[in-house]
Amino acid sequence: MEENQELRTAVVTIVGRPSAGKSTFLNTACQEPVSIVSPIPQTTRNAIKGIVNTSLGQLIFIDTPGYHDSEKKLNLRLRSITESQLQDMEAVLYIIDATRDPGEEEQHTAALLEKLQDKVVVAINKIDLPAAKPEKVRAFVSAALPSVPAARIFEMSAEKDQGINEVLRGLYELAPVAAPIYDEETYTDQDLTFRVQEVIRGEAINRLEQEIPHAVYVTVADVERRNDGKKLWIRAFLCVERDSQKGIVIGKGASKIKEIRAAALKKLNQIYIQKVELDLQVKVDKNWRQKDNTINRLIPEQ
Ligand SMILES: Nc1nc2c(ncn2[C@@H]2O[C@H](COP(=O)(O)OP(=O)(O)OP(=O)(O)O)[C@@H](O)[C@H]2O)c(=O)[nH]1
Ligand SMILES: [Mg+2]
Repeated sequence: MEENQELRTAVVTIVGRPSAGKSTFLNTACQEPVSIVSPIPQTTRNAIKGIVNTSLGQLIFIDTPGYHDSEKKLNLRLRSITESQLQDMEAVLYIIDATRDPGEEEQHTAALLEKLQDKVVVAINKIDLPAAKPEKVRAFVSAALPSVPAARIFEMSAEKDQGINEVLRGLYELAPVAAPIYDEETYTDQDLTFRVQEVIRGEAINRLEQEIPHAVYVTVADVERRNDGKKLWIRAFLCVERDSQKGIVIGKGASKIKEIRAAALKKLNQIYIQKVELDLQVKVDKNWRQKDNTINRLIPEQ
């Protein structure tokens, strides 16, 4: 079709510090809950694909773990996931939280993009908050990434859906003319097991405090399709690092785990057409963040 000839398609890697709002942006842009969001830094642990279709074409976003200065085993893996997603893409969306002073960690994040400046679009996020100082961020960007033109720096509120279309248009400018890769109904490529694990983890970490969210992972042990495929029966484990954390996650009279299970079920039933049933248990995987085999299983090197 002739009108399709000018469609643009690009893979766009989203980078930024923890909690900058990368996953929130992805969900708002896709209008689907593709990637889990929480106030806790280092929520995202994998490269997560979310696909946006507009009349201009298709943008295939890759959400990444927040770039964080820490030499711990898990953090090193998370950093390597982000770095590997900068190898092969047409554009980078660099999201910066306008409410935080751009310190050393922001410098290190920007340094990742130094050689990619011709592909970078900057989105200054959280401008809905009174504490936002977009001018400070602009000054930081012009010093750290001087080749990024002002026309490719945007202000937005990913949460309040403000300024998103302008960011998308900026990204399409960098996208080559090419046919879409995914059909229009596809908004993510996550398989069932991964997505279920993420949904449960998202509901858990938003209901837990202090160190515990960082110590949680979820693993799906079984999925059975029942009632001629109308029902999905899922058995999953919510894993923590210590016995004391297990007690907290279960809660008094199992109240906490029941709450997490109910919230996860609600979300899963919104995502899948099948009726979901969930058996969720808590397990201890002692000090898993120090274990190569657990990290390799959860966050395979790319
Ligand atoms: N007020 C406001 N809050 C936002 C906005 N965008 C994100 N947030 C909040 O910021 C927090 C972090 O958002 P995420 O989307 O999880 O951030 P992230 O960059 O994906 O974080 P990591 O996965 O940890 O790297 C959450 O509490 C969001 O609700 C925004 O535009 N305005
Ligand atoms: Mg995230």
